[in-house]
Amino acid sequence: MSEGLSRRGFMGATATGAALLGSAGGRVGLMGGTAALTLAASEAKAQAHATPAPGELDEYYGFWSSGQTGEMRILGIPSMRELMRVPVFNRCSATGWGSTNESLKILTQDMMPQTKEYLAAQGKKVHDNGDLHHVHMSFTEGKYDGRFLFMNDKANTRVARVRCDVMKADRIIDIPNAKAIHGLRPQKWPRTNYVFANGEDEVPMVNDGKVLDDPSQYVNFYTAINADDMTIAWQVMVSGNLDNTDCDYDGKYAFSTSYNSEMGMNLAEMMENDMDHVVVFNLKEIEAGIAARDFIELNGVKVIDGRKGQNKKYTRYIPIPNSPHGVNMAPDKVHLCINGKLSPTVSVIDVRKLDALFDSDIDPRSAVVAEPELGLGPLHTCFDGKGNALTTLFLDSQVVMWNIEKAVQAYGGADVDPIITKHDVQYQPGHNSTSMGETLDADGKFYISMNKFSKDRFLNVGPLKPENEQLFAIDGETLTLMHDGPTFAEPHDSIVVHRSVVNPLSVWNRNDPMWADTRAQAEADGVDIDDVHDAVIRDGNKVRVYMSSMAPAFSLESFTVQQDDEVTVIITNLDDIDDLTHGFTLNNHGVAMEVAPQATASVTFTAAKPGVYWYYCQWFCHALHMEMRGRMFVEPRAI
Ligand code: K7E
Ligand code: CUA
Repeated sequence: MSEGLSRRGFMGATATGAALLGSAGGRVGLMGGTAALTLAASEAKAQAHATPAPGELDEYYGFWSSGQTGEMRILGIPSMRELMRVPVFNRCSATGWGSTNESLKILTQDMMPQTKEYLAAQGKKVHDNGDLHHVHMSFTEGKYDGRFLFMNDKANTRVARVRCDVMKADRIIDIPNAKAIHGLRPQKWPRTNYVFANGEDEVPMVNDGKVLDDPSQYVNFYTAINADDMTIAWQVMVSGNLDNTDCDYDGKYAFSTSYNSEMGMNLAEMMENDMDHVVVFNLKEIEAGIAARDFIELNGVKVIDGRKGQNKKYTRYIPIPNSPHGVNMAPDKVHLCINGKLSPTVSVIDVRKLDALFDSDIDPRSAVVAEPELGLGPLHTCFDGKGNALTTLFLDSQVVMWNIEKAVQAYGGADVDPIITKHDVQYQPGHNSTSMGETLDADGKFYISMNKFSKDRFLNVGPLKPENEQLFAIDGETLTLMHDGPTFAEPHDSIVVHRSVVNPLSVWNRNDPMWADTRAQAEADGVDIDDVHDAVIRDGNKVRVYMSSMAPAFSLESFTVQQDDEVTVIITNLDDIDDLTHGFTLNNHGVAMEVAPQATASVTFTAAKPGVYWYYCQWFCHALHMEMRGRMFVEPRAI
C-alpha cells in the first residue's frame, strides 16, 4: 500500500454485504485526514515522465462512458486530457445532437412503435436522457479493429454504434422485450458478428399491464445484435436478472452475471441467497436452435427459452458467490473472472471446461478453477497480458493485483498467495481498465481506476462532487499513481486503445451517408450543395433555406419566411481546412447545430412569431467570427 494507513483498519470485520454497502458512502468520511499526502519522490518522477508535454500527442485513446450523462468521451492516455465529448443518448446544446434532422433520423429510425407512442404522449420525439455504462470497440480475431464502438443505454433500453472514422453515432436501436440494457460486449472471435447485451430488469414476458405484481411470471432477456446491420439476431429468455456480460476468445460462449438469481423485488429478497450465478450461453447451440425453429416470436424477435431447468442445450447456470457483478475474460484465452461484489472472492472459470458442462450433467461448479479471496467488494477485473489480473475493491477503496496461475494453484491446495500487491485508490472504484487489456494485445502499461467518490481530492464545488478517475503506470508488479482526473457524472467504464488502431478523418467526406436524405432533397430542389449556393424553396407552408458557409460568412445575409411556416435551414460548410467548424444558432428558437468542415447539417423549426431574428455562427472560426451572422425576417400572417 502506498499510504501508511490501512483503510481496512477502520472498517473492521463488518459481516454482511448489506451492512457494507449501506455504509459505503459514510465510511470514506473517516478518511479525510489522510488525504494530505505528499507525492513520493518516485511518483513525482514518474509523473513528469508520463504526461506528454503540451503539444505532444498521447500514445493511447481512452474511450469513456459517461453514465447518466449519456455521452461518450474520448480522452488521451496517459495525459488524461479530455479530447472530445460525443453525444449519443443525450441531447447536446453545442452540436445540436437530438435536434438536427440528421441526428433525429439516427435517434428515431430504429425506434419501436411503442417508444414513439410513449414519447408522443409526452409531446416528444426523442428521449432527453440516457445512461451509458459500457463502451467497447469492434474486434477482429481478438483484437480491436478500429471500425466501431458499441454502447448501451440502461435508462431507455437502447444500444448505439459510433463510427470511428468520424466519431459520431450512426445507429441507435431500441431493444425489444428486454428492459434496461446494462452489460454489453462485442463478440471477440472470429470477429464482432454479434454485440451481446444484457437486460437487467425483469418484467412480464408480455408487458401490457395484464400481469403486474406477480414476479413468478417475470422474465429477463439476453440479446444478440447483428453488429454489421444493428438488427436483433436473437434473444434468450433467462432466469434471474442480468448484470454484466463478456465472451470468450473462441466464439463459442458468452457469459452474464446475475446478482438477483432470487428474482427478488426488494433489497432483502435480492440478497437472500449466498450463491447467485453466471449464465453461460452456448452460441452454436443457440444458432442451431434458431435454425431448427425452436423459438417463440415476441415483438418480431426470435426468442429461445434458456431458463433454468428448461432446454439445457442453450444455457448453463454456474453458481457463484454472492451477487456477482463484473465478468471479464482474460487475454490468456482461458480464464474468465467473475467478481463477487458481496463476496470477497473472484471466481475463475476455465472456459476449456465448459464443453463438458453441456455434454453431461456434471456439477456446473466443476468449471471453477480458482476462487481467491481478494478483499471487500470486488467489482471489475482487468489484465496486464502477463498472467496477472487487477481487481477493483469497492469497499476497500483499493485495487488488488493478483496472479491467475497462482490462484489456480492455491485452489488446488498449494500453499501460495496469489495476491501480488494492493494499492489505495481515491475512492470507491467501480470499473477499471488496462491499456489494450480486454484484447489479445494487452500490454500492461497503464491502469485506470474509475472511482465513484472524489471526496477530499479536489476543491469543493458544492454538494455535488466530481468523481475521480486515476491513472497508474504499471511497471511489472508495481503500480504508480500518475494522475487524478475529476470528471462530471460519471466515469463509468473505459477502454484504452493504442492510437495505431484509431484513424479518424479530419474533414468529412462530402458523400457521407449522414446527410444522404438532405442531399436527395437538395437534388430534388435543384440545389447543388457541393458548390457555393443559396436558395429559399417554398413548398406549401414548408420553406427550405439552403446556404453554404465559408469563413467568415454565410452565403445568405438574410432570408424571409411567413409566420407559422415550417422552416428547414440546410447549411453546407465548404471550408475544407482542419478545425474550421462553423455553427448555426438562431436566436430565441432553441436552434443550434454544428457544421464541421465539408459537412451538411439541417434543422427544422416553426417560425411562430413575426419579427427580426439574428442567426449566427457559434463556433469560433475566424477573426471575423462575430460578424458571421444574418437575419431571418418573419412576416406576420395575413389575416
Ligand atoms: Cu460495474 Cu454499469 Cu459496468 Cu457500474 S456496472 S461500476
Ligand atoms: Cu463560422 Cu464562427
